[in-house]
Amino acid sequence: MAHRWQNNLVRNDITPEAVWLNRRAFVASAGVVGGLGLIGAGRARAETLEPNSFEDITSYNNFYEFGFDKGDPVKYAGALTTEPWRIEIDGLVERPGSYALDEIVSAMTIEERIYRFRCVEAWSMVVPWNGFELADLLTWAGVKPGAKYVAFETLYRPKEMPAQRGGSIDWPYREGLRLDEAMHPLTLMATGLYGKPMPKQNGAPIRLVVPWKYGFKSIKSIVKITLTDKQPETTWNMLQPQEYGFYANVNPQVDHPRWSQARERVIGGGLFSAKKPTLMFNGYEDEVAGLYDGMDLETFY
Ligand SMILES: Nc1nc2c(c(=O)[nH]1)N[C@H]1C(S)=C(S)[C@@H](COP(=O)(O)O)O[C@H]1N2
Ligand SMILES: [Mo]
Repeated sequence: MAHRWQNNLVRNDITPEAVWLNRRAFVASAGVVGGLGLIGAGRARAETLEPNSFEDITSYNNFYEFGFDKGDPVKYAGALTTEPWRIEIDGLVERPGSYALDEIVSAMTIEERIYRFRCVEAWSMVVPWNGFELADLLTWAGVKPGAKYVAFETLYRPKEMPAQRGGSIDWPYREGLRLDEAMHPLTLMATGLYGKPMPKQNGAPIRLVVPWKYGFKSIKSIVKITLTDKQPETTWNMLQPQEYGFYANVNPQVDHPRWSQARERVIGGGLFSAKKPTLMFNGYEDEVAGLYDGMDLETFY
């Protein structure tokens, strides 16, 4: 349904991983062509995004439940039990409940989205995700009038997530979106990448992906989704509110207090490769800027 949002996300079929190109994803991408003429009209940007390798994406991770080093998640997340998996949906919804992941996924349409991914630490990748639109899930659950935000929680299971046994983070990891951000067609619930089930270090079995926001908004291994009328508390904002805001929209003009956000290091680009300029809203300005009309993006960082 929202294939038009892939308009600047052109698949690169020459990568070795091209075998993951399944028929459904192909049909989805074919749908892009029709929409491109309309949406792309008057737009100069036409960019081919070359996904990072499966190896890059699955070995350089932030998943603090398993430790703070980029290599910790791949080392320790293997212990995570992801079956069975349930997601509790509660708050201002018509059909609250605890749902088996299979029940949710079988009601959704899985498609492929090749998105830029920009961490607040000023590195980036391009990831070919598989998943469904969060909007479809929220519509399925039935959003009640009065809901203004969506809150998410990661699994809390210290037996399997060693860093949850201590440290400064108030577990579980929490994130949130404004309802209109959550309903935006770019906002994805990802169940896999490169056509494979989501690797544990990347947030198995299901995670959020919000491509125009810093990576920490894209919460992993989700067990709870709450519709609420209040802006929810979020993990990094609770830890360091002057450094990490609720919005966390990628913005090369608003620096982190301790480093510039103007440029980013592309993972896999080699040790001496130049940093590339960071794009406003991570390159999704045409699609999402309207969500923030009239908002001062320095105040609401
Ligand atoms: N539960 C949970 N979700 C999380 C994190 C985390 O530590 N715990 N790290 C975030 C950060 S800072 C980033 S950059 C991305 C990293 O996703 P990736 O490892 O798939 O690249 O996950 C985000 N989601
Ligand atoms: Mo991050």
